[in-house]
Amino acid sequence: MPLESFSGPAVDVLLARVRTQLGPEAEIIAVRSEAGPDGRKRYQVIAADPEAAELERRRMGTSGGGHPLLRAAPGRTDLARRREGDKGPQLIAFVGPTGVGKTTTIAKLATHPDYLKGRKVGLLCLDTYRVGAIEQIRAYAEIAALPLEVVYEGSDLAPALRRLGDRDVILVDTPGRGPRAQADAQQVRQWLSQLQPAETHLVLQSGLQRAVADRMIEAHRAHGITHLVATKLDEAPDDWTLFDAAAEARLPMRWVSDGQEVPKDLRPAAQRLLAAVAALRLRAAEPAEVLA
Ligand SMILES: Nc1nc2c(ncn2[C@@H]2O[C@H](COP(=O)(O)OP(=O)(O)OP(=O)(O)O)[C@@H](O)[C@H]2O)c(=O)[nH]1
Ligand SMILES: [Mg+2]
Repeated sequence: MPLESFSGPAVDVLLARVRTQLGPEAEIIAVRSEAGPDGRKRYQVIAADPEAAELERRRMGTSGGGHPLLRAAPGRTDLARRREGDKGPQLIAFVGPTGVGKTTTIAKLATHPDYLKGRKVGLLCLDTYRVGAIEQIRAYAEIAALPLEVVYEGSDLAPALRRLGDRDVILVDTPGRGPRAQADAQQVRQWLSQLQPAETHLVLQSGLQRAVADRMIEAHRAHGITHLVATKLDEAPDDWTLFDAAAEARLPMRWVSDGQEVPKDLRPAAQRLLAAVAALRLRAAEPAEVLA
């Protein structure tokens, strides 16, 4: 059995069962906590014996082959590998419904001491409102002394990119939804396809129903999304929906946002994504679930 799952309300009981069942050397791959149907917390411990754990780590790990999902989400500072012949700044775009935290996440990334370390960051705002809904990102840009370019129409794209040409990374902010939702989405899609970002992160807030999250992912495929960012995890800390959806949709995740404070409330997603991948592998392998 590659991975075993142990579920119940008390972690210490589950860990004891892991050792009884799999031996004293058993390794814990991941622990997930979830609110049970009665509202009480339940835990799922995913574990394996040392041999199977080693195999799983190799399969899921970030080096030496690795699970394709986790291989695409390496360390906290590592962005997409530069493609051969790539010149100029690397563009990382953020898309998603209105109010999910796109601009806040960009502000955190741009100013956090741990992420994008040592890289020269620029900000590019695609403003389809045409009335300058950009005060928020402008304020962050000023505080952090980062260059910001705003694109109001297609002809602004090239000069904006030229002016940001000395940057290593350009974070691209997009509006959630303008007054003319359909037309705006199409406009953003078109500009993004011209910009060809190295990565396009779909930003979604935690607490969504699974079917809604899946619909959002599908609806944004046309934007060329490559990653998912989960925000507002502070409001739903036990919610695994976005991680499970990302694992199933094969969308890697680099960061999660768990609060409003800039830049503090941004964390690497790897640990949670690994737990989601492990749970998915477990479900796919259909092992006999051991209930405590
Ligand atoms: N609790 C909590 N609030 C957050 C988090 N991330 C962002 N917010 C808040 O959510 C609200 C919307 O954030 P924005 O960054 O403006 O969202 P947006 O996606 O850029 O919104 P639009 O530009 O209108 O599409 C703000 O009040 C943020 O402070 C988070 O991780 N947790
Ligand atoms: Mg915004």
